[in-house]
Formats: sequence, structure tokens, C-alpha cells
Amino acid sequence: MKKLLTGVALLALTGCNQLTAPDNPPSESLPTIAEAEKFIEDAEKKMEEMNEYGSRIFWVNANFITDDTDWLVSKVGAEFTKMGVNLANEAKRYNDLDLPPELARKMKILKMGMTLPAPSKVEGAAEELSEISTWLGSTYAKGSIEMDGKVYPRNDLEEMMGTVRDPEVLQEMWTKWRQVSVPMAPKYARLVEIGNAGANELGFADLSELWLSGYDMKASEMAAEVDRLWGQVKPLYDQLHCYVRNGLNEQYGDEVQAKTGPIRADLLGNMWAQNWGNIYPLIAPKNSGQVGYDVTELLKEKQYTAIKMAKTGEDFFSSLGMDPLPETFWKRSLFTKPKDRDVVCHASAWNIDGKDDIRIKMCTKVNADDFQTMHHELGHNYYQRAYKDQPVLFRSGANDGFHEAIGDFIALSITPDYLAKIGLITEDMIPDADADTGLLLNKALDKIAFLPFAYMMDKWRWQVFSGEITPENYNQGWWDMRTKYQGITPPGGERPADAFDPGAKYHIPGNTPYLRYFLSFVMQFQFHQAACEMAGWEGALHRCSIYGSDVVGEKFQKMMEMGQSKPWPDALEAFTGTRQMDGSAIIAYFEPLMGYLEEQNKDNDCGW
Ligand code: X8Z
Ligand code: ZN
Repeated sequence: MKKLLTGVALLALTGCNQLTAPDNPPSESLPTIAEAEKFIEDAEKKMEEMNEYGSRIFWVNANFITDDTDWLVSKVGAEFTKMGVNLANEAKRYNDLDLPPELARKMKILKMGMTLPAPSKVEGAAEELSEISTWLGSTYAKGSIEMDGKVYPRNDLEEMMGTVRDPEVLQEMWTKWRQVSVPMAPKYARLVEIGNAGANELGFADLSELWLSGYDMKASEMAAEVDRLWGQVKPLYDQLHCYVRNGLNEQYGDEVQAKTGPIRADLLGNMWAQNWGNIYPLIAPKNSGQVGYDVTELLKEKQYTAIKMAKTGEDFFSSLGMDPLPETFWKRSLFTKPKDRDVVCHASAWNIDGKDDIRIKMCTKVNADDFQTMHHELGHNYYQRAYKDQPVLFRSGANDGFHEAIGDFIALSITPDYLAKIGLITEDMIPDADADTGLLLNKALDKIAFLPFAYMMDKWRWQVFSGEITPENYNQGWWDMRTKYQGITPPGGERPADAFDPGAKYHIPGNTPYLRYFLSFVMQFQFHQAACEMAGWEGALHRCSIYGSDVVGEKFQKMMEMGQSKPWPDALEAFTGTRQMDGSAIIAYFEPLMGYLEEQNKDNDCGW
């Protein structure tokens, strides 16, 4: 999702100084509540105007990257940052007032809602920061590699990493893609420096404290929550890692993948080793327990297009009782990669006017990964539309993990029964209980393998922000964590001294916090479990589809309509009945697989 374009998140890039007195002259007496109300009213009015203006410029740039649209984005980005920082500083004036809850919450969101602030006291800082961000984003988006005299953009490489099985070719693609990020390192270091100074001015120790403060609890408490969640799911990851390493060893031999130690990062079917579902055929259970179909093949066979994939997603939401997508969605979205210009291919969902102008931008390929991503993006759009009537400061996810979880939660209901219902498979292709191991393994390769990746992405950044990892150690620190948490290693051994591999993943140059995805992957299973219960489902969780359930739809819509108006535990409770993020649902979902993996691994030397 384009985080900059919803609610206060937009402030991350925005800035407008009209509302703000540059140096916040200290007032003699305590301001009144009426003054605080007026301040918020004016701030929200200005933000609404700026949001639409900024969104349109960002949209044009993301759909048509040129020096000129980069210039525009850089300019408006600096304006947004200044507006955000000034409003946050102004909000401090009301710190000592006993405000009514809604007003207090808005003030808090103003003070903590930015991702990348610049210090207002340093002349030109916001402009420099915005220029760097724009350059990093465009450099990533325009990146491509050359192989055998042919140019491959990232979008194609991403698909090839999932289908090519020759380890030499995989290594070549993997290594070449990481050349794109080499020039980013010094700029990234400067961005951290300015961002930290901005966070300081707002009263935070550094950017990591700012990022962790947006969860309705203290930053240190949130960090502990994340560790707790990771501790819950780690045993399952350890078993999956062990099983997959063994399978790759059998597939490729000791020379390519040893039986012990970390796994070679380019063998896992994904450019960043973040989802491993694409190597399912290599490690599927041997005798019984197979799924019997492949969603990519089915989509191709049935001649799905990007539009048909989107229509299928829309139909799912409609089955829950939600309104169809507006006509403008179909007219204004970007569904496939244009041939003649650079665009930001990393998928995103937008609400341009804060009302009904919702759109996605995606260089869709007809495959299982993008079928999943299509549901993911639509989830953002349905959430945005559901909370559009909230005041602008509340137009956001209950927390950012909620925003990422909506579409994925829906996609958990893409079960064999559902595929038969929409005609992608025939009734007789619905695998029986025997195939549960295969179905679960396939899912675990995407959902469980992802967790340590999502966890380490921001662990790395938090240490970069705190100065524990210095610019000279960016890459070493990155690989130390990739190995520690994911148990993976770069192909070809040592990385070159000038490598900056974090920059080869969209969210680092794009400055999008990544903890949201970790939280999403935990919460989407909580949503699924609660929804299946609501729908009266009694069987295994992975066979449950909530397709067509009005009961679930109604309750889910209500939660989405809340936006960010209440602390996130209220939203979680409204839908699931619990106030804690918790890994027990994901553990319950994969419970039958855990036994299988332990049995398969009993003679293996697990760990790395
Ligand atoms: O970035 C995304 C979405 C846009 S919010 C396509 N995702 C993460 C990624 O691709 O790394 C979805 C899941 C993880
Ligand atoms: Zn998303």
C-alpha cells in the first residue's frame, strides 16, 4: 500500500506551513480546549486538501517516472514533511491539557504518525530528505539487469526466480539484481541521519522509537510484543527450514546445498527468500499428500487476465455483502506493466481523494503469487473505502498490520472448495483429506517462511537507526541477521565490500516500515480463525472458506469502518473477541503439518 497516501501517514511526506508558526512561540497561558479543537479542525482541513494534491502527484510519478515527475514528487514531498513536522510541533502546545479522548487521540496521531520527519530547525533538511527519498525510489523502480544480451526488469526477474531451477542462472539473476542497490548506500546513510534528527526534534530517541510508538503502547513494550510473537512461531519455522534444506539437498546435491548449515538464498523461489511457495513442486510430499493442481497453471489454462483476477477478487468481497468497486477503479487503475515507460511496479493501492477514487497499480503477471497480491491490494482499497467517512486523522488502519492483513485474510479462504465454486477446478479435483499435508506445506512455504524475513527487515533498520549498525557495517549487519533469523546465506559466499543488499528490497529504498507485514501474517490467521467460527465452520482451518458469509462480512465491515479512530485492541476485539495479537491461531492452522515435519526431520541435524 502507498502508506503516504492515507490519513496521517500522508504526513510522512507532506508539509505545508500555512497552519504553523515556524518557531512555536511559547504561549504565556495554557491554551483552551476550544483552541485545541480549532487547531485540529484547521489541521484536518489542510491535510485533506494536501492529501488529494499530493496523491495525484505521487500517482502520476509512480505511473510515469521521468526527471520531471521526480522533480514534482520531490517538491511536494518536502512540503508534506514540513507540514507534518510543523503540525506535530504545534500539537505539543496542548500537551498539558486534559482533552476529550477523540481530540487527544488526534493530537497523538499528529505527533507520532510520521515515518520520516526532517528537522524543521535545519534549513533545507526537508528538501534534501525528499530529494534522497525520490532518488532511492526511482533508482529501485527503474532497476534492471542484463543477461545474455537481454534486459530484464525486476518484474520479470521476480517471476523467473520462481520458475528457473538452474542454480547457476539463479545465482546470476540474484547477484546482478543486487548491483542496482550499490549506489544507494551513502544516500541511505544520509537519509537515516536526517530522519533521526527529525525524530529527535519530535521528542524521540531516533527513528526506531518513532516507528514503534504508533501502536498504542510504549515503544519498548511493542518491541517486546514482537519478540513474544516471534518466539511463538519460531519452532514451526525451524522445522520448515530443516525439511526444506533437506529437500533442496536431495534436489541439487551437496555441492549446491549442503545437508547442514544455512540455505542458499537464491534456491528458495523468490528474489528475497521471503516466500518459498514457488519451490513447492521440488519438496512436495513424495507418496501421498499431494495437492494435484497448481494455481499458476490453472489461471493460465483458464486464460485469466489481470482484469479477470481483479474481478475474481471483487466477487469475493461482494459475496460478503460489500458494494462492488466503482467504475473509476476499472478506468483509472494500472493493471499491467506498460511497454513504453518506467513505472513503479511494486504493487500498491491508493485512495486519491479520500472518498471513492480507489485504485490499484500493479504490473500483474498471471500466476499464483499475483493472484494472492491482487487480493492483498483489493483489501487495502476496501479498507480505505470503509473508513472514508472518518475524520481524516482516523483514515488509516487500526494499526498498520491491520491494513496489510485485510486482503490476505480474504485470500486464506481460497481453498480447494472455493476454487471449485468459481470453476478453476472441477469438483472431482478437490483433493481429499490425504492431501492436507501438501496443502499445508504449500501454505507454510509462503506464510511461515515469511515471518523471520519480516522480523529481521525492521530489526536491521532499528539497529541502523540506533547507530548499532554503522554505514560501514550495513551489509555485514544485514547478512548477520539474514543468517541468524532466516538461516540463509548468499550464493557465492562473501558479498563484495561495496554491496548494499538491503537496498535491493523495495521497502528499504521506499522507506516503508516492514513490521506491519509481520503483524499482518500473525493477525490474518486470527481473523481467519474468528471468521470461520462465526461462519459455523467445524473442520480444519485450512479447509475453511468464508466465501458468501454475510455474517462475517457484516462484522468485518464494521471493524474496517472504525479505521484508526480507536486503539487497535478495540478493533481486534470488535472482530475476533480478543485484544491481543497472538500466534496461537497460526499455530493451530498449521498444527497437522508440524507433526509431519517433525517426523520427516527426525534423522536430520536441524538448525544452522
Ligand atoms: O509490499 C507488499 C504489498 C504492498 S503493501 C505488495 N507486500 C510485502 C512485500 O511484497 O514484500 C505484501 C506482502 C509482503
Ligand atoms: Zn500491502
